[in-house]
Amino acid sequence: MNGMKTILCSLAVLPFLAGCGKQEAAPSGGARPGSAQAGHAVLAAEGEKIPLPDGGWFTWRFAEKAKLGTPIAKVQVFGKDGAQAAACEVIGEYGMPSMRYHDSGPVKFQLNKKGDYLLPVNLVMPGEWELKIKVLKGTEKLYEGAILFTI
Ligand SMILES: [Cu+2]
Repeated sequence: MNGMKTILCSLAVLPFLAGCGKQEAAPSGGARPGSAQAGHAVLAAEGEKIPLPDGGWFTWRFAEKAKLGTPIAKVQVFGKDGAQAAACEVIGEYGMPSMRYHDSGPVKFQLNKKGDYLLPVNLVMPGEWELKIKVLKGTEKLYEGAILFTI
């Protein structure tokens, strides 16, 4: 959907992993072949359940179709009981793989009253963009994955 495709994360994001001593287990649902090589998973498509190691899961989607401007990326986290959970921290990072000067750096998703995590994604030009999402609980990284999409 939305012309999305998935690839491995580019080398340019690897410094982000520095200091992470352990390799996470790849989620069984969302990982694609070869994704482990990059040290983290390929983010599943919009709306798909992405398993978390505690038995819960999360989903992500753009609130409206991603296009030039500032679409809002929304992450919803659920516990293993299926209830929406708000105890995590969700970090986004986005940019154009071909033009690294657009890179946002790590930006925190803001939790709203409904328990959704929201991040405005500033898409300043047409082309291929990468969105990376990281889910933390305290200092523990539960998940990290990235996806490419074209606007
Ligand atoms: Cu650009």
